[in-house]
Amino acid sequence: PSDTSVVDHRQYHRYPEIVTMLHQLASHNPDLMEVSRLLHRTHEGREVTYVQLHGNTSSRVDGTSDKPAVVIESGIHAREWITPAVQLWIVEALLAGYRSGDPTVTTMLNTFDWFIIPVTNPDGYEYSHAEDRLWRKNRRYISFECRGVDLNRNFDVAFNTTGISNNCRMSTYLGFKAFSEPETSNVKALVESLRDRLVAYLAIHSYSQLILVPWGYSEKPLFPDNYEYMDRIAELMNSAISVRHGTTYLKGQAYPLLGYAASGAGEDWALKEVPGIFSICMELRPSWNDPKGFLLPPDEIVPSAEEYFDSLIVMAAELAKQ
Ligand code: ING
Ligand code: ZN
Repeated sequence: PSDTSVVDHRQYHRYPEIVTMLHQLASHNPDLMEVSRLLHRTHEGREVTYVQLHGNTSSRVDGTSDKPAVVIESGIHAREWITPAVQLWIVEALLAGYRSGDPTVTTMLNTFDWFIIPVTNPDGYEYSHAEDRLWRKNRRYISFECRGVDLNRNFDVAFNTTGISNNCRMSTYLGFKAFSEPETSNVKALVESLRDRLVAYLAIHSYSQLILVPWGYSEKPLFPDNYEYMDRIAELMNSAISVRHGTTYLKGQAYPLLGYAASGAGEDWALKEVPGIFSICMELRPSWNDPKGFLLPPDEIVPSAEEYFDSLIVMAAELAKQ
């Protein structure tokens, strides 16, 4: 059994459908893919599903792996629907490429263990489908008139310093302490379990067509020790993105590119936690000045995913040289 086309990529899917499709893909490809759940349930009781992809050669006799690991955190913001959608596409592309003997994909899966969280914030994602299309946060109950913590302000890095709101009505409300939320604690637990072998952390957002390189929390130029390493790979990713459909991304730090810095973001925290890794935030389609914004038409899922996948190919090639 090796069916690799389960997902209809012409539409955005609800969270239960996404989970079902991932389980189908895994059951058809048990040698390459596992579906598991992260440690904590969400406020509304949902399990947070993640995917492991790997070549069918395990690196230890007991079946566990010591291969370098790549973590992809996606769908942390509810309304950024394109981000789970492209993860579904790349999961299928990796499975199909491996099955067909594509040498690039085979190397990607044989060299790295891939950990993909397509919908890090399923409560928010479902709320953005059912009630409020532009909802961003999770669905924590705070008070009668207040719901939701901005999960990308809740990681423990420069917590409560820049680009945050202390008002729970606002879309960038940071929460009452770092890792107060089950969704961010989930990411923390996964990263910590992989600490000894983590080589890359990708936080996938939309929109603006950017690759953001840490530190994103600082309004002044402030560069991590491995900035040049990350910047070089980010530049190669941008070049790869532009080849297929001519889409232009920009690369750099958040403050100069977006006009704001923000503390408590996933990619900054991962780099602080595991120094030296390749850690970035990608802002997918559309461009910053496109009125479509978060409402990216579903016919752009496939082209967005194709160019994103091309960027992962060059990233993996560079990481493998380390
Ligand atoms: N953008 C990110 C945000 O959380 C970001 C961009 C990340 C800015 C890290 C600064 C630091 O605001 C989206 N789309 O959420
Ligand atoms: Zn976002």
